[in-house]
Amino acid sequence: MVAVILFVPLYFIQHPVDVTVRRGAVATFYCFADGSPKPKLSWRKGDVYLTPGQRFGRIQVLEDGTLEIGNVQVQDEGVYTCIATNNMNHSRMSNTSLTVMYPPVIVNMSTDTIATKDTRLTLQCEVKGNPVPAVTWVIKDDVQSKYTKIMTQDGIHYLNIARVQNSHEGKFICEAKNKLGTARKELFLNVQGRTCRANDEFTCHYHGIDAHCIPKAWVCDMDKDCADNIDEQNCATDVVFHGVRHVMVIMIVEIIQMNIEIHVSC
Ligand SMILES: [Ca+2]
Repeated sequence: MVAVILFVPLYFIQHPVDVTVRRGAVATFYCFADGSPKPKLSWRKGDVYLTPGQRFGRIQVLEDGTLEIGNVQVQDEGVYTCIATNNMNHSRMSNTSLTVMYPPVIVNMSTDTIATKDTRLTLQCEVKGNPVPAVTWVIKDDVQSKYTKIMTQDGIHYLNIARVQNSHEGKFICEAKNKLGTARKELFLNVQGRTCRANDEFTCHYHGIDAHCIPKAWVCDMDKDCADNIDEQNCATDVVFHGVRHVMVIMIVEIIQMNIEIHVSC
């Protein structure tokens, strides 16, 4: 009797297809192969190699060779490779990729800024998100003049002000939107070299000569808002003084109460 071993080169019944999911969802990749001898499936991403029944964190390969990624995160994006191997050391591979959709995130932005009048200024806002967010700078109407220009390069959105004017002082908000959400972040621009309004502003000194303006409410608020810190310089003693005086008042009240009690008990 002669045994006939039928050899069928391994082949993919189903190649995995690219998957796009929202962050937090489950991504599933199907991959099936056949041949004789029967192939076994495994998956690889970078240095991680998983066979059916194995798990690596949120990534697992089911017994039938299906790859499942739970609670998908942005760092899961990339290429995943389905590998079919038989016991004759033949193998075939099929690549697929995972794309993760997520709302905008402002990853980097200029901080509160002091700019000198009539100088050039560039503010920047770096945004990530998928789909690619639309980014705008929300600024005061009178700032949207010929002196301002918005441009984008390598995912960073720049607001260029050719000549800083008094009217530029105020909040600048970077706003990024895609269909999954909106991100906003703001900064405050102080224009140095203008005369502060006496009724609601405090004058800071900068390098000893120039000045910029801050709201009076920022004086003695425990935050350094002036470059030379004069907005917080004469506050500490007041606080201590008031604190000491407060303690003294309590002590006097307690002594009076004790005297009354002694007098009553006598
Ligand atoms: Ca302050």
